[in-house]
Amino acid sequence: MLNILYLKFTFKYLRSHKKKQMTSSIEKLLNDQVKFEASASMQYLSMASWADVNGYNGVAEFFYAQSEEERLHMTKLVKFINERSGTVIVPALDKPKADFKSLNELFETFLKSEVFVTEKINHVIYECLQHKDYNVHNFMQWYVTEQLEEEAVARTLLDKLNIIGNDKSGHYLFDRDINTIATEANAPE
Ligand code: OFO
Repeated sequence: MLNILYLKFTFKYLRSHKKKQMTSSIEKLLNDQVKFEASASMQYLSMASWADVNGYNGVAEFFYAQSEEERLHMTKLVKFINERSGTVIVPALDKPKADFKSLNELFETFLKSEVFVTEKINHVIYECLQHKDYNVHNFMQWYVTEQLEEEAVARTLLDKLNIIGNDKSGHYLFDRDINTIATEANAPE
């Protein structure tokens, strides 16, 4: 009995004295990033659903998968903050945009979202260097690479749509081939 009490006390003590390994400003930025990744996930889910009901099944599958990816990016951050003894704040999210005039607007929203996330990641990287937090800096490199790829995919898909214009058969082929176009945009030169 005494042993159990001792263990309980030690556990409580360790929990309340666990060492903060990040500055609070870096911790806040990582939590903000959790929110940006979660928002991107919800935005892409909304876009997938729009594509689904408008007959673009290929585009819908593409955005369902993107939504899952962003969710993984969010979870990766949550786990990292916990590993570094930070405090995760699971955020409330704004309602994502749900109505789009066209495929073009859908992919403009995609590119805008990726550019926004890239800017935020660059800001985290900048702050890590200011605070000499090379551990978080190192962790964030994975996100830098990911953003490079996702921005390239978003730009390529939007370029294709701009070439297609209002041509309905072009939209049909785009919807059919979207995953091939995306994979090619991602392939190393
Ligand atoms: Fe999270 O990768 Fe793009 O946004």
